[in-house]
Amino acid sequence: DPTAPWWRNAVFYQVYPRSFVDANGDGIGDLAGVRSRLGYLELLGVDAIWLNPVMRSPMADHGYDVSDPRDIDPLFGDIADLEALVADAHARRIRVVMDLVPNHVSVEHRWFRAALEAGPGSRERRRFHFRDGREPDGSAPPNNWPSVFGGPAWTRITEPDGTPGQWYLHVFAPGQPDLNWDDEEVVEDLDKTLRFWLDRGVDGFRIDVAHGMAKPADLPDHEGWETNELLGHSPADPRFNNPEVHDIHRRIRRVFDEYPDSVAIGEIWVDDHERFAEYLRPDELHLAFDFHLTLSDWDADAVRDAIEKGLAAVTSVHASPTWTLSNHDVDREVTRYGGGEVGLARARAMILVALALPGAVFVYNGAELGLPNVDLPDEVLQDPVWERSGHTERGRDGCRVPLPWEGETPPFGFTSAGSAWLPQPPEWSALTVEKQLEDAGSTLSLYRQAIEIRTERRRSISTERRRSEGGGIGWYGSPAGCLAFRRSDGLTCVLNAGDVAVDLPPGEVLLASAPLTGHALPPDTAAWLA
Ligand code: TEU
Ligand code: CA
Repeated sequence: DPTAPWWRNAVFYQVYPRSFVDANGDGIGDLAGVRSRLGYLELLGVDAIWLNPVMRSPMADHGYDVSDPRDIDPLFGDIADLEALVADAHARRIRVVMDLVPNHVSVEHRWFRAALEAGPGSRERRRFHFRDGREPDGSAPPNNWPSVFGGPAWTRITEPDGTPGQWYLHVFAPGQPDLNWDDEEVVEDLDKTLRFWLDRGVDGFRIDVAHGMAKPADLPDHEGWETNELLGHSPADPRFNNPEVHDIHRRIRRVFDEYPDSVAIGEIWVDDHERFAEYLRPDELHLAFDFHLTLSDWDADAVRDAIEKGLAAVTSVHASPTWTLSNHDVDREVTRYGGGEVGLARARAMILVALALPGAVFVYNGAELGLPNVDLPDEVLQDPVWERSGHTERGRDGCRVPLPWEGETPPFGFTSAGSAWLPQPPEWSALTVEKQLEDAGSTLSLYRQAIEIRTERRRSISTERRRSEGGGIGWYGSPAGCLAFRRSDGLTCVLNAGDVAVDLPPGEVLLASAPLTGHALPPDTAAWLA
């Protein structure tokens, strides 16, 4: 459909740059590495890539602590490498989306350094959230907010004269001070950053913590957060989803509108549909991540509920849904669905469900290889969550282990260095890209076929028919433990999350996540029919 924006039904491939491919042999993935494997991404059939942050950063949170938003970190390359990647990707008709981090910067950002030196009440401190502490001597944090990574969301600084001083707010790690979005210079600087990269051909941004930039003026305590199960997603959490955040999005959107083909994708953690939909109003974000499927259990009713919630959330504002089974912050789906052969079978079934749904699908690098989470030894863990939680939570490194490309032993062609920045399990020799490309039954082959069928069918269905039918799906009645739906182009998807094989409805099987015997669907399997 030539009139629909490119991102509406796009398959996005999330590249975690540290872990994709290392081109210069330091054991850490980089931009030249990504560029060298664009052929692979074209073969996979994706429409776009989203790169996790590659801007200059001391890497306290692997790039989500940006010290210069208009430069590339030398670990990943330079601006010319980014431009070359964009040009080569475009030549293969692959779009490139970067990660934008507007909620906070690094403690090494020039603004934060200046704020430390300038002292209380200064213009420099107003770009952040500096406050005096409580208790007569200021020795207690200004409020009770917890950091998302554990511990208090406040750190006390030492004033230039050497005395114990004010506290600054960091909803994430201490190396990530929150910006004050009431400061006009903060707002203007983001416009500059957007234009800087969009002028270099970037097709849009995934916006980090897009529900977090606005803070309530008086920074009230977060009542009862210790017992709040929905920490971070709850309407009662004053750290997120404050109404003023929508003014910020409207302002940001004006810059995107100067670049007609660009896309703004928000990372929005909010459980409530109506509040989620507010971010997708026509003058705010184009897309927002829907995490219902990412968080749902292996259970047909839970999956159906996640789909219905996801669709309901966007329909009221005529926006397009998004689906994602995993990302760099959560356990890989193979592991979440039970691990081992069973987890893999279920992950393969679920990608057929996601790719059958209307809207955009995000594939986290390595999911197409069926990689599980890795149980890493303590001494290699790097995620701030591990440190901040006092070693009670292992953090997110287990889903960030570098990809296996080829060969029989680690580092599997990921790097020419002796080892990758996180150790890869030896048994990943069975999961390399090299092996899976040759195997018609591999997870990689399943992804390739599914994406190809999806793209073909989208091209063939007439614009008119798609308009008249809308983006919705129709549900079929199905046996317990199963779900079945039909999309507007006639493709039917059936998932069996139950314990016994079920008969498939009539129709030609286009694709199945496991070999079928006859016209029946075994447990832990999905199929597409026409
Ligand atoms: O994540 C935002 C967020 O709140 C969670 O996904 C959080 O990382 C997780 O619950 C911790 O266990 C975004 C990025 O995706 C994440 O990688 C960054 O660490 C975070 O923002 C800070 O920039
Ligand atoms: Ca490198």
